[in-house]
Amino acid sequence: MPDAAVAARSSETTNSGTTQQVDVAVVGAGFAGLYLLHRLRKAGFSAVVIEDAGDVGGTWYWNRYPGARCDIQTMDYSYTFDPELDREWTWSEKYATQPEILRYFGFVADRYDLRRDIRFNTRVKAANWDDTSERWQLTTDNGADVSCRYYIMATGCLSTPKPPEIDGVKDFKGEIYFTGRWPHDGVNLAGKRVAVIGTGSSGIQSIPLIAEQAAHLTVFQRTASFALPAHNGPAPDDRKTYFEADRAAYREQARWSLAGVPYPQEMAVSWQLSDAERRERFEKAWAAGDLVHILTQLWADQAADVDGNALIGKLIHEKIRAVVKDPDTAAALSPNDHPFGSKRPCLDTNYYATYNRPNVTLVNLRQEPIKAITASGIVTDKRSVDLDVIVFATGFDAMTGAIMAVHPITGRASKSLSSVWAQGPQTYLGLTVAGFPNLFMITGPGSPSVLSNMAVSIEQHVDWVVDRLAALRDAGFTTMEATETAQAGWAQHMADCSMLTLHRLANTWYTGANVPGKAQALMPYTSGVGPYRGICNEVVSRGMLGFRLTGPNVAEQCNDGEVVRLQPDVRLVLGMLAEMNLPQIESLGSQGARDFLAEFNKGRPAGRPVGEVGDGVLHGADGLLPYRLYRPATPGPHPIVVYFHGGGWVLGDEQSDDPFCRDMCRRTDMIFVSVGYRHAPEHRFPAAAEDGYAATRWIAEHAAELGGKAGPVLVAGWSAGGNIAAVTCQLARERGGPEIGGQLLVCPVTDSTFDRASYVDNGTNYFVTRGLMFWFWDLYCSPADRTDPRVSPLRGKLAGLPPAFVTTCEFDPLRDEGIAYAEAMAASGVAVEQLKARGHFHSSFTMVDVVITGVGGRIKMAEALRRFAGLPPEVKLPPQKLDAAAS
Ligand code: N01
Repeated sequence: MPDAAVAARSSETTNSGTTQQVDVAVVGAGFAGLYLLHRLRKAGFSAVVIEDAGDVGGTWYWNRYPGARCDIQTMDYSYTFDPELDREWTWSEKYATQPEILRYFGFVADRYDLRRDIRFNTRVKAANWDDTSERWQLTTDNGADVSCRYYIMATGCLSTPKPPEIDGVKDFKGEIYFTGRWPHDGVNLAGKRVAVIGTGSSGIQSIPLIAEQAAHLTVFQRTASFALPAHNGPAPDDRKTYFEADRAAYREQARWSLAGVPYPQEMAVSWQLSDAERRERFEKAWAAGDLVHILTQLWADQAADVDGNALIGKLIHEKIRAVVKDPDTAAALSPNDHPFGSKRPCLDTNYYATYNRPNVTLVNLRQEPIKAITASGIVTDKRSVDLDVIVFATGFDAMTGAIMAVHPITGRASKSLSSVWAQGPQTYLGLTVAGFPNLFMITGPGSPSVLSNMAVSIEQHVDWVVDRLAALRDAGFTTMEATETAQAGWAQHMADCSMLTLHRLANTWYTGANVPGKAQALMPYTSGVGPYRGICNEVVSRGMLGFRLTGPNVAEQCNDGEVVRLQPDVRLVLGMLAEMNLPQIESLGSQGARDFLAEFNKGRPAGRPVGEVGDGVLHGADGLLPYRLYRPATPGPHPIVVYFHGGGWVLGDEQSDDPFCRDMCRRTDMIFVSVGYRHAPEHRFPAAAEDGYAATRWIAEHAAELGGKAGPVLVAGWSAGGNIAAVTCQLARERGGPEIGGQLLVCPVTDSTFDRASYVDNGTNYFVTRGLMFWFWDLYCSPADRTDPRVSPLRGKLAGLPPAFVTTCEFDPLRDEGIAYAEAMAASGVAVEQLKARGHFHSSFTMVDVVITGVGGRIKMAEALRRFAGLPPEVKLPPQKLDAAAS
């Protein structure tokens, strides 16, 4: 076997005195450690793996409780690095059992002759970085200490069981077991009174089997979990066919997917689907028995929006009620304190039906907390349960536990990792930590890890690390260390990503909430394995961005910086647009560009329902203009916002910003009237400006007919529409009305100066380009007219304008003129608020339900409009709506 030959050549491990000298030391011989060892050998590094257990397998070595099995289809939970290996092993079931998975690791270890470089039954007691030798010095509890250039934690995310934290455990006279440390010889529970504490994945897998053996089983549940029937059996035909058709393509798709399993991105949003359509999708997912399917394939907003998510919770509650006969038990088993998917859902076999057995009792700890464990059993607020056996299925000190708590790791300047992470894990890419050179973590906190198919994430990390080590060696570098700037940037990016999903709304092991006293932070990366892989690749292609590299005979290299400065969803949108290879809009001619925009808009998610949408005509400056009115669902009359769409005075119409108008109508509880003003080049300057003013006047005069409140109207607009809104305010002040109560300017055009920094910095890569803006200007306005305040309001008189809210986006060519306008108005005594949206681009706020991170900004804009109208700023969404991003 060629790999074995490579191994024999490369593994030049030596023992110097009592210290074993290697290039690389790895902790853990599970999924990650085994592949690492194989890759390191192939790359010519000497390596040792240190493993606490007596054999390979990692988490699968320890978790031998009844019912333990994979809950990602095992076809997907496999090594993919070697197509021969992939073909040589066939899983017997859709979800393999723990013994079969352990056999697989044994097979892999044998195939690549891995065990000879693994020191079993050995723990690292301490790891210290030595600045002088530039090596890690490890002390172990069994045999020689180790000195290594690189130290890699392949310790797994869920490998350190958390202590029971319940008073009196030591007093219990019966047997105690932990699911995460189950005895290798099994446990005989026949005829015994057994308790299981904990109803996460381990509890839910083991409870049905324990119930079959025990005389009586009492389940102590603190938080109900969502569980989906596994429908285990042979691998399903549709997935198998897809896989067998082209294994390489299947694996590659998995690598670039969101969760590490190849499923398409679902596009339909929940409110576009009828009840019947939603139910049909749900039933299909329920029957599929596949967590990734139900977590990603129902509707596009299921993981990002609490309303879309709550629909799933209700459907699952129905399923629980249909199985569990006792209504109180069914209610207790129905999760109601967290969105579906925000806490790890479980895959079960007969879990809910188990509660219909006469020998099973559920104790709801929310109603009767455990007071203590005594010599004879468990005492709650309401009862005392006598027991022979207590099984703790209480989970793990996840993600950081095995890295931080198992042994002290001391980096530069004698700083310990536990002190650096006291307020939560800080990493760059979830792979490295500033101040800890040459230390790597496989699937560490800050990487997709547990929110993905671990197999895919592990292979990606291992490949990235080993490729980097080889590249360092080839270039003569001996240390690699993340910079503080890069690490802080990653923390910001992680925080931005966390706004895209609902994970932050639940107290779970993802956030550290399951361990008393542990710092709380959402630890896994939430934007998916594909985008994450792209970022890791980008770090490399940008010259090891954010890393300092040193070596004895080469000049230090450090390209410092943050790898992602865009909001995560903006990055995705821009990436998708780039992949679509769209034509330059300005090359299409005005009609071609309009047709293109209309076609493009067909692909966006439908806007959300509002009370009423109606079309009409109003009087513009030179004839009738169409308008579209959005009315809230609440009883009127409502204040009116006159809205001007974007499109560079050339594109768009009264319907083209439909999702934005709907969203703002809902969030403000106000009428939005979107005006179809005339466009260039057919109608050049000042047609749009004069129409804007005339339309506002007409709407103000007809407010009552439109169902609006008497009094001032408000104006709002995006882009060129922001320009028209700003100009309208100036014209209304000069021409004696109408009275305008406030102006919302979103990324407005305010001036015809094109040399501001944002025009230069953001002129090419962020969809709205400098070239496009020049084209718009040329079509609308001749150079001689460009200083007219009716197109360059920044050049007008600003005192006495209505209060303003000005939104600008960091990566927008128009950013600086928007800021300049806001500052100039403020200097003239106008009340101005600014939102400078970090990481956003020109279309961030109008791409509703696509750029999810725009929600927070729209909430602020809605609050400002409400203040302008004299209303309390709190946004009144329909009563059932608990908007996630608002919190
Ligand atoms: O642990 P958990 P797990 N008093 O933390 C309860 C993976 N996995 O071992 O939620 C009373 O999910 C706790 O209650 P609460 C999978 O990723 C995979 O089950 O903190 N109760 C909870 O109900 C999974 O998510 C497979 O209120 C206490 C339970 O114990 C992860 O491992 C199989 C308590 C712990 O649930 C962890 O799963 C198994 C206390 N003091 C696991 N402390 C596969 O199939 C905790 N609880 C691949």
